[in-house]
Amino acid sequence: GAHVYDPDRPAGSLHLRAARVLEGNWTGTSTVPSHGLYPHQWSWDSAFIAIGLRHLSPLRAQTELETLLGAQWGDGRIPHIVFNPSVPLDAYFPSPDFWRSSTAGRAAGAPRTVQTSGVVQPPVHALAAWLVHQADPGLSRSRSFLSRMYPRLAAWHRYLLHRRDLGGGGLASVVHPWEQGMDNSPCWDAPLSRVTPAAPRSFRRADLDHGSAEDRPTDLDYGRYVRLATDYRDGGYADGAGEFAVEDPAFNALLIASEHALAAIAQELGAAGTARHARAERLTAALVERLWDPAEGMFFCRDVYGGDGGDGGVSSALSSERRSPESGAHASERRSSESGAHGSERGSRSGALAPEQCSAESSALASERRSRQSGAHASEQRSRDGALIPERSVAGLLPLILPALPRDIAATLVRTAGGPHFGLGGLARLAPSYDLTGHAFDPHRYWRGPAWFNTNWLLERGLRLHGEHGRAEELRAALLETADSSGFAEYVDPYTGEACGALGFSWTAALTLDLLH
Ligand code: 9YW
Repeated sequence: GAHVYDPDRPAGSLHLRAARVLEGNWTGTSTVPSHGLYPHQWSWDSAFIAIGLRHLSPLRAQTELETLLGAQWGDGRIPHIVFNPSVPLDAYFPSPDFWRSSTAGRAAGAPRTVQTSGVVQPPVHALAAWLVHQADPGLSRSRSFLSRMYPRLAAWHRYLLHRRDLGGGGLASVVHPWEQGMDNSPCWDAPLSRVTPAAPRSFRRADLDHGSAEDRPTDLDYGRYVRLATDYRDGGYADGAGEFAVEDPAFNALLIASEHALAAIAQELGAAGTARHARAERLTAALVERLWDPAEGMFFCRDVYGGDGGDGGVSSALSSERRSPESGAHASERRSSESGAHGSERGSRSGALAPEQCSAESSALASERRSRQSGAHASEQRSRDGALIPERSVAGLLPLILPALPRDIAATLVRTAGGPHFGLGGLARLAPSYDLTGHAFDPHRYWRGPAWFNTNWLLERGLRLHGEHGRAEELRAALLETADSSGFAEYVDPYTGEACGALGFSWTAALTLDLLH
């Protein structure tokens, strides 16, 4: 397209090649992560893609997010996949006939016409919408981009903070490994080990037609993914009934960063963003309280239904023999303190939005109140402590993107990122997805070691936010170089930068563009 041509950039430049990847993966209304392996629209991919696309075409970037949010469910969830009806059913598993969103998801308000999955992905969307707006405020205002997005983004956050507060401490839980986005992270091994896998013959994987088996999750992993997703579907996608619930530091950090962005959006629309900023700060405190481990100097996942409930830290589990996951299957419970991080949200909202948002806001808040009164909120059930999961994932460094993170915690995270487990600026080119010294580390297997561009892009932002400009610059240079030499790979060997997974991967190209600007 004409928008890609820029006379100031030499032909064949990294910028141009990144733009070509996005051009090739554009379908007309959204961008596929990669044509072979992932031929539909993915939720957090689209958010990262929009962040890069805004530099090429702010209109396409807005459209990317509008298409995704157009498939939002009535209960506020944004599905992790929006299916392209022109792609054959067997091109990707699980396909629409597995999720059955328009029938099984009816009670949860799934759209009737578009087919989607029923699980979610990390909430990067409000952050993306705000960055997209900033790339061309004039176009954004002329299309009422933010005023159309705002009520949907607000409903999305409401869904996560209320329906998904399964631990009762104010944070959102993921109910499936696919939701956190790092599908086969070693963090899920213990909580997944309690799940009975679906029979191997009951489903057929499509990913192995495109990716090499050594780089992908195992069949046993897939059996458990299928079991959890089937049970969720068969329960009408109602929350709180499943076997798997994990509070993840990256998922929640992205939610909090997006809540800050939503505050900025509200301000741009003429409302006071103060209540949302305050909520983001309370959530930051809840994140530290529930997931920070001072002895290890990083954040960990909390297995809401795991452990003995008395876990104050993970050091002993990391250093001594690994705890058998079955040993702690019964979480002890305590009464909810009712002091969840969102406790005062209702009374402190501003009504200063434009009329159309005002009515959307107040009806949403009214329905929120109704479901509170009927006791439908997970957070009003008994609170569960669970236990921290003793696996070091890059997810545990990503709260570095939070502006309200206490200074000493930010400084400690920077040290941990540069230490032996993540090797940033030393041993590793880019931060690995998982502990370089960990028992499950594998430099090529998906989220069990390889370095990914989205997580490193987030770290780069976090370093910059906390004044670590030298380290941020070093990481930026390594990202650009590796994106280029790997052909915009989906993920790379963290030591060598060798390409793994799909090439011409959209978020790799998009985030490259963002770093070039
Ligand atoms: C799969 C699309 C998605 C990403 C996820 C990644 C992978 C789907 O691909 O999941 O088939 O495993 O783990 O984060 O959104 O790029």
